[in-house]
Amino acid sequence: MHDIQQLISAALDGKRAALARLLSVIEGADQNLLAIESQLTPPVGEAFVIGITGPPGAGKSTLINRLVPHALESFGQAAVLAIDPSSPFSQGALLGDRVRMQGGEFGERVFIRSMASRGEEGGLARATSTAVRLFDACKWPVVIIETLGIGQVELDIMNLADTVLVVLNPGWGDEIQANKAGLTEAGDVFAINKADKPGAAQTRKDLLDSVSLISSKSMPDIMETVATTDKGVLELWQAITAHHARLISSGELVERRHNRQRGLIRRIISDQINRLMDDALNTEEVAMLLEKSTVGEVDIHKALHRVLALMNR
Ligand SMILES: Nc1nc2c(ncn2[C@@H]2O[C@H](COP(=O)(O)OP(=O)(O)OP(=O)(O)O)[C@@H](O)[C@H]2O)c(=O)[nH]1
Ligand SMILES: [Mg+2]
Repeated sequence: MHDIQQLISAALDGKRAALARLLSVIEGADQNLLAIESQLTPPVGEAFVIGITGPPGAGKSTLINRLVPHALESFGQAAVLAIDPSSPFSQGALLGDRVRMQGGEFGERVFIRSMASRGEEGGLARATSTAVRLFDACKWPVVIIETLGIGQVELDIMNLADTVLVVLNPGWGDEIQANKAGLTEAGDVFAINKADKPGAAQTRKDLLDSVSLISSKSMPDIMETVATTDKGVLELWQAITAHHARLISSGELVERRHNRQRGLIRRIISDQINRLMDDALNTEEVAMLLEKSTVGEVDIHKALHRVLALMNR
């Protein structure tokens, strides 16, 4: 605990090593999250959080490498978090370029980190949320989060972002397993990357069809990019910052962040309630009551009330 306090003040002072260390703490045990979160209040809320998601291999990392120089030009500094739900070390293009971007060309202006969590369900989304708040408190003006767009955890992570960029490829409309509805719903801006391959126009049509099924959704920008050659990347960056500007001028940014805080509190509390409930269900006393209720010796409500009483202790 004392350690965490010291690390946080060093990180807030701009010490990168302390920030890196805290991210490892966040990645580890869930109980550290609250200790860190409680010292990051009040939330600063100034960082522009960009979420980048999409199917495996769509070119998310390659695009991020191309977007970072624009982010630096607009904001001076940029942090990148690659979230990998399954393994502690994310592979792919990002890590290869990370050395080049971090130490070299951009020096201290870029902070790149991959993060995974071995914690319980929902733990990764919560850890990511804490990491984002930490970057924000340490005055990183932009945080770019990369994650796969295949499941609920990933969509939870995208919920942390102000602007979500969904990266697709030509042929997306033909794929069955691509979580189309989820990705369509999540995206504020879309990139049809690998536009050097045939089928981008058809994918745009498929995407427009998909968007039109969601009545609450306004028409997003759909950009075409070739991340490997930088084609369309500047225009994509402009679409991302334009979305951010619209969020600010319409007041929606505040609303999104409010909902996000609410969601975070819900998640923390429901995790705690579940833990308390499981502890109560696992007591010998309740096990005995359940056994008796199965053979009709006691009413099931008796077990229920006992569980509630144990949870309230
Ligand atoms: N032809 C072509 N290839 C591309 C383009 N963008 C990326 N690639 C290639 O696609 C492959 C996957 O790119 P990544 O950037 O690693 O994709 P990703 O979405 O980050 O992949 P995961 O993180 O593993 O899901 C790499 O070999 C890239 O060089 C593009 O616009 N055109
Ligand atoms: Mg990647």
